[in-house]
Amino acid sequence: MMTIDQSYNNSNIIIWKAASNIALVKYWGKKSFQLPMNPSISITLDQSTTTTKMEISKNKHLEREIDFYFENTKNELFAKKIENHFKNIEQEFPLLKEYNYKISSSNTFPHSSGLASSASSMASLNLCLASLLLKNNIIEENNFYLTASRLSRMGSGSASRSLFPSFAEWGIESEDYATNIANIHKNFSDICDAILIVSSEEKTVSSRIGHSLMEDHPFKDSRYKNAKKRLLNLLKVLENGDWSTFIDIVEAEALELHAMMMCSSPSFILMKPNSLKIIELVRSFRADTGLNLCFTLDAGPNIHLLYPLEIKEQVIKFINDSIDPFLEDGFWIDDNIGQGPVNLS
Ligand code: 2P0
Repeated sequence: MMTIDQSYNNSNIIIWKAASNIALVKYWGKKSFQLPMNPSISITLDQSTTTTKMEISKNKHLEREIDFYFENTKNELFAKKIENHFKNIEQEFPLLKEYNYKISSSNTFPHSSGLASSASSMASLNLCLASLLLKNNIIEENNFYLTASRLSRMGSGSASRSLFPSFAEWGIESEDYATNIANIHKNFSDICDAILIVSSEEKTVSSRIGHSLMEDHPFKDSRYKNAKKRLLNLLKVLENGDWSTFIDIVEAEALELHAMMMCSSPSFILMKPNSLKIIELVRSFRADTGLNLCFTLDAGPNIHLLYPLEIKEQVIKFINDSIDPFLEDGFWIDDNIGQGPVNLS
């Protein structure tokens, strides 16, 4: 359960843990400042998390300072990104300029796993900032998560969805922030995600560039039309528990995302030969066994294998027997649907 613990009220330390999320209907293409061209839906994960600790002190020199440590080491590159983010949100919340910040962040998943951490790191950072705003009565408690989601979105679009338990949508109720999806059928309530690491190398094209290449994309109209149609169908499926249609929608979205990349100008390919090999194996395993499992991909080569908890034993056997040779050092992450952020202050 998410609770807003006020126990840090007299303290200058705020700590939040937030998990990454995997999109089922993908956000790919932006308009204006960090707004999505189409609505998206994701599952909040449980095990792949970032914890951010923010130590604040009153700033006496009117020159706000940010020290940023990632896994106990000072990181100037991240500090610069955070500095930019602060500049964007201080226009709306000038109070933030009145403090100095020592921010320390760490991930549960290995930094070099090839998993994007922008969603969990931006969500946990902005939860700390929202706590500071709440403590100073700048925002109200009933707007806490929506504000944290909106601030996270300004840092990284997909992060807006990491603020909620279970399933989240961004772009239906509002393009400014994400919200929780209620009424999830029990067939999806214990969904698991085996994150199969095909490559941990840094991506050749960043998501920021990928989004921008949608602006003049030859298939952009049909892409946004398809995404909206799939999103409406997926909302129905999440209510009625139909795994078969879920599989069709989720796999079509993953492949269309990567098709957009391949048809961008310039074109780029983020899948690797082993990503395709695993996709083939998943489809033939499903045809042979009749089990409900499917793949999706983020903007990278790694495969997220989604399945209900009741078939976990068969899925682990399938990974060990068939998929293992196509993984980098046999590495995969055993994750599942999560309960949303936790205040550790
Ligand atoms: C998503 N992705 O919906 C899609 C699917 C990757 C593939 O959102 O520029 O890191 O920080 O807003 O959120 C990755 O892009 O991009 C992404 P920014 P972000 O999860």
